[in-house]
Amino acid sequence: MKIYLDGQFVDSAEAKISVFDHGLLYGDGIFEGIRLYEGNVFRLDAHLDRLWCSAKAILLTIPISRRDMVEAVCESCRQNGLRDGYIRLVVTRGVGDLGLAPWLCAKPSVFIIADKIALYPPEYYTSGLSIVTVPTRRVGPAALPPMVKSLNYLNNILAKIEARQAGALEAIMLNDAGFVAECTGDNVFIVCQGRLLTPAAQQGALKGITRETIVSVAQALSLPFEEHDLTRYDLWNADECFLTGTGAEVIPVVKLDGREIGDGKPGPVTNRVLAEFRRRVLVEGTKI
Ligand code: PXG
Repeated sequence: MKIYLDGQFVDSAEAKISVFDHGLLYGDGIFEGIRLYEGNVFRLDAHLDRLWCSAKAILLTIPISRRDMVEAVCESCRQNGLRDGYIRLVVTRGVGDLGLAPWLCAKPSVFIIADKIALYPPEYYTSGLSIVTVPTRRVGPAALPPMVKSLNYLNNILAKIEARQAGALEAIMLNDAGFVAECTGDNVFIVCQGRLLTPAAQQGALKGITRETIVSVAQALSLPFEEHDLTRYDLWNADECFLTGTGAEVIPVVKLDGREIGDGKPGPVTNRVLAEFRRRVLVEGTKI
């Protein structure tokens, strides 16, 4: 496998980052997870918009131009002969010393890994996931804007471990006020009396690219959509529930905390949204 690392394509065995990189020492950096479908990079512009916004929020200057980044992403797919896959794009603060001071890091590092994707088994899309609410809370907006897709994922990792200990593949994470924020790597939607609802970013949700796509899908399908504060009670009593993310796409949730959602099967709205999403990924995107 060839990895893009600071302007060069190198073998994966040679793709190494310094132990003094602040991405490693402090989680000081940002990333994107992007999908390649049949030779098209899905919503690359939206991912790069978010990357540049994350960089601005943490006062990080991405060391290459947007045009060079597009080329690096596409070339990473070509170099690895990929037509379908997953692209991980990371920008770290770069090499510094043992203090926090980011201004002592001479130059941010950029690397891109383009690989095959490990998907949820297809049966979860037809029968749905059973998930749990976990104790670990999402970092609040007062600590770090939830819109920043940073290299600090420890809360989410703890939440993922807690989910696994409870025998579930995903976790509902609440914010400090006890409202539903999102999952460890996915946004959450419910269907309630024909309306599609999801928590606002201010409640601790990442502004997911898939989430944004679903809002546009809802419009196309004439489904009323609203950002709404949600509690666990709202999820337990929803007609339908599904998660969205670059890796998961749109995946139904049929049980939360031992309570069946709706009739315990993926619902008709979820299935319509999933079908329209799957249609779009094949017709939209940047050709590599
Ligand atoms: N919330 C969080 C905390 C995320 O990390 C999403 C929501 C969904 O956002 P997108 O833009 O993907 O619709 C994410 C995205 C992985 C993986 O390897 C995780 C994400 C994306 C791709 C792969 O688990 N997280």
